[in-house]
Amino acid sequence: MYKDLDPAALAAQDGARAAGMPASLDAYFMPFTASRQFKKAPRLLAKAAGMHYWTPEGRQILDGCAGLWCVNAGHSRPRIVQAIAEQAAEMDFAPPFNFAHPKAFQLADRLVELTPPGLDKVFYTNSGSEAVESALKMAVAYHRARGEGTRTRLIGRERGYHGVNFGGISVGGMMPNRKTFGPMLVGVDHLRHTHDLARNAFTRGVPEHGAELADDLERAVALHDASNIAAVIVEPMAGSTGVLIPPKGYLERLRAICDKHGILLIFDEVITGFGRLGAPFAATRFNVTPDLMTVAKGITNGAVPMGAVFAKSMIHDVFMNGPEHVIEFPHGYTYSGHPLACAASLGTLDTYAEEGLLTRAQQMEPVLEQALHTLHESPHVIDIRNIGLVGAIELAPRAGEPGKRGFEAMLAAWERGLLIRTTGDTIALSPPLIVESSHIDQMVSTIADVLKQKA
Ligand code: PXG
Repeated sequence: MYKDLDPAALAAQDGARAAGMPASLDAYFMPFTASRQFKKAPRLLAKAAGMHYWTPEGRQILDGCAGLWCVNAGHSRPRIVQAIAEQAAEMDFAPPFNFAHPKAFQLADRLVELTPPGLDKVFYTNSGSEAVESALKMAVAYHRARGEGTRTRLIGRERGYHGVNFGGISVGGMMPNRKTFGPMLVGVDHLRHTHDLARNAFTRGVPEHGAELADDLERAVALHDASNIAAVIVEPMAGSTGVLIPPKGYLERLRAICDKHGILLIFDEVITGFGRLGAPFAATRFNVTPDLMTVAKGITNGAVPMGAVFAKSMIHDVFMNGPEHVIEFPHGYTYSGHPLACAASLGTLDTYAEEGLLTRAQQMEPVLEQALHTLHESPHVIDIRNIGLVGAIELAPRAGEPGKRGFEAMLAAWERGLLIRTTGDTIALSPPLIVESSHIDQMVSTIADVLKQKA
């Protein structure tokens, strides 16, 4: 008899389903999770609307991190839900190689209305990680197509996060994500990170000190020679490694050094894209335009997986030669520009436009800043950082147990009805862009309580 048909097993499954709980937690191999701890005390989410989640038991959880930095317009927004449902009923899939569907073009037009001038071409992927791989490949291929085939080196930055594929972890600078997986891509180097507690702790907004760290790129040029360097990739604001805000003048300086040496500048805006910093992109806010820009997350409000690379026309155009029956850029995914993702993204852009969400973080930035910095005197707090609708509270690590205090703070916040992200001992806040002052007050008072109780 099949296990599924065993009446006792079926009854157990039915009981679990009725309570909204899975019958077993064994088979699921979980991503980026302390999974043995999780499976002892699972944290399940069963429903979401607006600023909140609900657990299967019906407990309400305030979303302090927009899911995972992606649900920028809040959860289950009607236009997005409707767009996905209608598209699923109309056409499930269309092959993206040598064929296409109308929404892929409509969406590309809508997207490039939002990008900084010059970033006029859109290449679709299914995640931020794939967007990063695509951008790195574009950079190398661009130089090769122009007859500069020696430009293959890629420069990343310490404490950078560019997803989890081999290119992304090679240019990235998160130690556990790298050292676990062998030798990486060859020909990669890293700039130093810009996190500087000694000079910048408790800065409100953009830190004063550190623009000179961009000169590390000059050192890389001296070492490798510009004729061997294809691109430098940075997050304009590093999210995953603890909210590292670019020092005043840093991005401008990086741009100038890239221009001087013919190196492409790639901004990874998977987190900063779509309104997180109070402008459509960080590039817009800082008024520094990269040559390639990667996005994901907020492009569909997290509702359907999607990522994209925005490229300057000069990069796209360099491939547009040779016989017309030949594929110009041999790269892409089965699900590039998937109809459900395009529909979700169109619904998302409508929602952002109708509610002014791509600039709302500008108005809310002072509210978050003011509230967050009241935690200055809370136990263990060694830094507070904020920009747009992003905040970070860095805690002193417990002696000999780095990351444990942060992890426990996340668990304690969950018990108190608040979802936060922690990375090491830094708490990150990135609420949906529809957040109101009352939600911010609730987040900050919950964290104050957590820090007091869970010292
Ligand atoms: N680049 C950046 C800058 C990211 O933040 C990726 C690439 C990869 O995207 P995908 O869609 O492949 O996951 C990211 C992802 C966190 C956290 O808590 C951040 C991300 C993912 C998971 C957790 O900081 N960012």
